[in-house]
Amino acid sequence: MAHPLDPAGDLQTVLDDAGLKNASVREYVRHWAELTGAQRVEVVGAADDPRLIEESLAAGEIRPAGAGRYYARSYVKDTARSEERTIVATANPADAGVYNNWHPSSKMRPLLEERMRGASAGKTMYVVPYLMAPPGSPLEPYAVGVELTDHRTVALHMIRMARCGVEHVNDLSEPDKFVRGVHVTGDLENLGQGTPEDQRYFVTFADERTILHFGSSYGGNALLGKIAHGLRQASYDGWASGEFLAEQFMLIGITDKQTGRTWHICGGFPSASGKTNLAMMLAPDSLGDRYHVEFYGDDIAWLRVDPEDGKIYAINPEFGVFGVAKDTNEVTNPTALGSVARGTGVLFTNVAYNDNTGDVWWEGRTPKPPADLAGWRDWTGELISERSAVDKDKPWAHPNSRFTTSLRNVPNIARDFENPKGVPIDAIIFGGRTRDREPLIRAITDLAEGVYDGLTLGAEATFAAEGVDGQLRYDPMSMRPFMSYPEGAYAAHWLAIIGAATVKPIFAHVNWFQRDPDGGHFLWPGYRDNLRPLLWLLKLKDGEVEGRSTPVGIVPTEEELDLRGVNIRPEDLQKVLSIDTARWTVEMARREQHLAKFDGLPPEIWAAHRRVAEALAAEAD
Ligand code: OXD
Ligand code: MN
Repeated sequence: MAHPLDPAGDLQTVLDDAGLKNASVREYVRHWAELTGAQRVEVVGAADDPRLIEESLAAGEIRPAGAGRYYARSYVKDTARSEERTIVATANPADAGVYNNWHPSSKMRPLLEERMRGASAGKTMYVVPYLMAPPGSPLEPYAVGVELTDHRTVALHMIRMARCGVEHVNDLSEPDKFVRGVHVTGDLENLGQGTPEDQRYFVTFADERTILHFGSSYGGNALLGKIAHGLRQASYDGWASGEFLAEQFMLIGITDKQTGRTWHICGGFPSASGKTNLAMMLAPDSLGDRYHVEFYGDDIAWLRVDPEDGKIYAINPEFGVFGVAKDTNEVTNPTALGSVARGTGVLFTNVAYNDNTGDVWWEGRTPKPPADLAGWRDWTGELISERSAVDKDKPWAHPNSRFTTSLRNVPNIARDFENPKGVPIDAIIFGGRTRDREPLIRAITDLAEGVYDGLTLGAEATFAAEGVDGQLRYDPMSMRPFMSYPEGAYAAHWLAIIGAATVKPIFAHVNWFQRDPDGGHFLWPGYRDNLRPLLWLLKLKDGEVEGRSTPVGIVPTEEELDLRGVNIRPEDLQKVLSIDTARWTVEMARREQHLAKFDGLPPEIWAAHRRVAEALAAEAD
């Protein structure tokens, strides 16, 4: 239970009662409780979820959305991650990269402390000890953290997204080794979001393993275990220790039921490129008797070499899914719908909500919004029935509205998702939404070319600029918003980690989004059929098919793809399996400019770039 902090300070009793024994954690809590001026401190873990839910319902912070489902709205100007306000700070200027928005910690620390001082007055500070790994993982030493948050809904999200409880910090062999994450919401209505007076700061002090986020209670900014620790801090730790990679990757398993063999694939996709749908994919009906796809994770993977067998192993450090609701439906992602069913404890954020029925809706949930408008409010809380003529076609849900649910709720969660060792990786794939040039799949067997492919990953911008001249927004390995150290060192670290594996994964680039240049229709059906090119890749790795060599990798022949039950026009199939050399040549010049921005890129990466460019030039001759 929470205790008020009387002026004499009863904090020690609160921590004693909660069974929080780690003296370093206790001292950290004391420091920040004092600095933020929180009125009360409460230590929470997974077991507190039912009580926190009841309290949040009673306070009107969340609403019931059917049995065991909940709904919250965030402040209207606080609905997405803010990349411009996100900073990596360290003591060493050499840590500055192109994308990590580096600032010296000596400058950032006082700015954050100034904003956080006294900013939790009158509020409860929730202490959330957590673990970003399956318990017992060899990477556990990097996975321990304690988030302090002055927002109860954030604590509820953390409980869904990470393994939470004092047991994760009490018996550390190095009691001081945990990530310190402080989240202070601030006065959301007076922070100047998006203006020159913006007060928000989201800073990872990577060399101090401290994360200070001020000015948002939206998940991407406020769930510090997930993005700030799971990606920014962990990738820095993985580099500094030389032990592992932390990437914004999905992770799946594919089992051949006939042979009992299972493969694992992980990979990075820039936003709006179908990563969550792929991660939660089921086998298409026509292949369902033979193959089973299992879900491990949709957003983060940590990769290391196992010293015993020399293979790359991956874990999903998360415990839940923080998924985008928009366009999730029975066709695009039935397993996501299963994972937010009644009784799952799911928390919806910023979707549309019906006051009378507790139903929720988002664009793409059904082809048309509910016909009976009674009780429906949009994500801002306005009644749909009272919208003015000007507003009547505005979306009901925010495009970045979310569902937060635990991994256990995902119907096809892998049986061994808690295996501390993780799973051995057979293939690493990259894929960005691109309307031309990128074939359905091209496999890459050379390590440097695989890493080069990840570094030149990009997707077409999704909003106004969609498809302009096929220009990509480059997003190396889909880590652009989460980069914590310089890109040259990042590439070298990739070469070192994967290079140390004696059994190497195969790489591939995939694209489900190629369109017909005239009519604009998608050439490949996508969704569940995406399993087919992945099965081809695994066969290629196992030497069962050969594919066709091209300057940019190996592509399947039509005969090698299992297309039973697929509805695709022969000319479309031919197109998605061919290489447009002229278009690729244009892209190579852009890649050169993109890579030139990165200091200290390993020579192997430039050599890979030149090999591909020369092979394309030879083809064009
Ligand atoms: C993201 C997320 O912003 O996973 O990438 O929420
Ligand atoms: Mn993500």
